[in-house]
Amino acid sequence: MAVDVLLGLQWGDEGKGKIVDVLSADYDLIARFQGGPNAGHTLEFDGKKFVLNTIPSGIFFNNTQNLIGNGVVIDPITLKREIDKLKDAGHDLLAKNNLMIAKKAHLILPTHQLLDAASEKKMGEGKIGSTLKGIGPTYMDKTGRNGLRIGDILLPDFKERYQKLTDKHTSMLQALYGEVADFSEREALFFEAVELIKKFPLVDSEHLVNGYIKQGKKVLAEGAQGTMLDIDFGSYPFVTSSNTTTAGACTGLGIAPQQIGEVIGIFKAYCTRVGGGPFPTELDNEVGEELRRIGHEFGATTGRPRRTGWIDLPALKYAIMLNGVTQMVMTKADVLSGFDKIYACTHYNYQGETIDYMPYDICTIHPEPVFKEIDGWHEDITGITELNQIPEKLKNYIDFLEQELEVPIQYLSVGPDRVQTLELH
Ligand code: 2SA
Ligand code: GDP
Ligand code: MG
Repeated sequence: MAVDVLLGLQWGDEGKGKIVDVLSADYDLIARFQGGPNAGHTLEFDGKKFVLNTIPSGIFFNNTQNLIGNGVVIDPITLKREIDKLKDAGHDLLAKNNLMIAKKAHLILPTHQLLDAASEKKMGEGKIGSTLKGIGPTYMDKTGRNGLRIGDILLPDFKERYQKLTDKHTSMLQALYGEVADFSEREALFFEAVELIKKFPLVDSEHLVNGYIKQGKKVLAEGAQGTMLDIDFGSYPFVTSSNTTTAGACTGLGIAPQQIGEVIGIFKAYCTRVGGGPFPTELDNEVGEELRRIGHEFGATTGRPRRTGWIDLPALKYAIMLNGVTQMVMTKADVLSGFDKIYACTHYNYQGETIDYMPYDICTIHPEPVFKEIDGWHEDITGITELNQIPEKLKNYIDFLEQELEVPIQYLSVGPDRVQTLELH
């Protein structure tokens, strides 16, 4: 029995939330394994739209359990807001009893967010462009062995532990940046949210997930951000602070590598990135603007405009290799409808050579993309439900990508709604 993994192959926002929701009915457990409230996973169905930050995207199915795994960093304030919003929309998670939280998941404190903001401010022009959710400082405390975990909220001395870490942060802020913004309001919200979290099952998630595996139940691990934002293999230092790749599912849930089954890699028919850092195929022009407008490319969490560009095959090949992708999903093909020509980067010109891989130093030496021109399609595909309705030119694009990437595209997404999804094979 195996755990399937679903993750992003680009710089995030490939449509993971939508596809997890589409697949959820087939799984017993959906488990987030890394990242935190920096993520924005959008789901649309029955004319409603939800953006989930910390909560797994299987939450809308009655027979599917959801787990926030140990590899995730949790901001109680955001989590409470998500839970409250869902309750207002008629999805009371406490009543449904379909959300569990790993005791070993780390806590984002109000001062982690202050540290994130101060660090970005200090970097000025060269800043990472983080979501300012406190992700980096929280993972730093985790690896620095200072962090507080969800399980700690049950301890009698939690408040003292909280105070100790907060004091450390405020003295760091004072020493490094000369100021500490007032966070008393957030602190009150933090402790209020902690009380709500205590009402959910706080679990030893590694035992829980392995128990599911043993019982032959189906588990889907839900990734956040994307492969090119992986702390080890992404465009460092313009990355997030966790392993967004398949390996992250092993450490972020406590499962052995041989338990990994299908690896479902999601990519957009073009490419986006939000935040700073290299983006070889970026279109900093009207075409890019057009992609942003038609694709509604704005951060699901922060509302920031996303940078847009053509599909980048060397980057995708790298992501497929790192993750062991066995099947793919292409989303947002509908956004390309109406372009006479579309382009796919097949190689880079880099320091006088033609290469087809991501070079080490893409942050300082810009790889020049080499594009293949492809005929576009003009048909509106947002309403298609049958394979024979796929325009010939889009079929050619799919065939070309499958040949180049050597992995089948199992699903084609033609709009944000759950029903706008076709199985190709
Ligand atoms: P952080 O906050 O420390 O993880 O930021 C580090 C980099 O990782 C990027 N990052 C993201 N990229 C795409 N989507 C993300 N989620 C939101 C969304 C983003 C938003 O769904 O749209 O709303 O702006 C996400 N989260 C982190 C980030 O931009 C930095 O480049
Ligand atoms: P995630 O972080 O990977 O879950 O993706 P986001 O939710 O941040 O961003 C993807 C955006 O594209 C969301 O607004 C989705 O509703 C939307 N979306 C997903 N699939 C499609 C699609 O096939 N076509 C269109 N037009 N929008 C899509
Ligand atoms: Mg997103």
